[in-house]
Amino acid sequence: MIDRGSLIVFEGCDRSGKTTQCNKLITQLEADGHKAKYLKFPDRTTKIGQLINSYLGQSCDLDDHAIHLLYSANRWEAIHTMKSLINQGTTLIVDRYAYSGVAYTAAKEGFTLDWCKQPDIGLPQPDKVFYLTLSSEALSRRGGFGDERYEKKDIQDKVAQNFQKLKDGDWEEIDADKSVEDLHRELYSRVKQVMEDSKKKALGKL
Ligand code: DGP
Ligand code: NA
Ligand code: NA
Repeated sequence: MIDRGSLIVFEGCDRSGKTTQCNKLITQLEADGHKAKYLKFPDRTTKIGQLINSYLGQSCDLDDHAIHLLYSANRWEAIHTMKSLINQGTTLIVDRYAYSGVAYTAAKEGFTLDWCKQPDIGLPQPDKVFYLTLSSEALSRRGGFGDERYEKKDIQDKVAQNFQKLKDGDWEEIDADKSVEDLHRELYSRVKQVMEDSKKKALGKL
């Protein structure tokens, strides 16, 4: 029997460097002979993802509950691919997951964390969540946010507070205020450890 792959999630506010780091991890894992695949949520390539993309680009408006469920549906539509890759020994490096779903929607008026968590219950549980953080000073040194919905300081502050509330024993918080190479080296050794540790454990559920 082949060892299963790991499910490793990266979370953090916009501009924390998640995407760059995820891609560098994939390159390095593959160079070292591991099977690894990058997944990104929202996955804007599916039909549901295209709706999310128009919402984020502000070209369409949707009720806050409706968009929340679409983000979740966008994760559910990937579940079969995710499970079969993991079972075949591929480690998934996932750029945002259900925690972003909760942290971003709960940043809006009138949404509880508990309500926000419900639609993602039953999705595969990550073996590890790496939460990349940046102080507001470090964040502002990285230059402005883009023009998408949510890319504003007050929203990002609330999102960061929500991530802190979601953090549990399977999370590692990592200060991302370092060079791309230094952060990569740190993450790579931690990812290898997670891959080793999760081999013998069954994949859990949210
Ligand atoms: P990204 O492509 O990683 O920049 O994500 C797009 C934006 O959508 C970003 O501001 C974070 C936000 N986001 C990601 N996942 C979810 C989700 O499940 N729900 C909500 N409300 N927002 C999300
Ligand atoms: Na973004
Ligand atoms: Na996302």
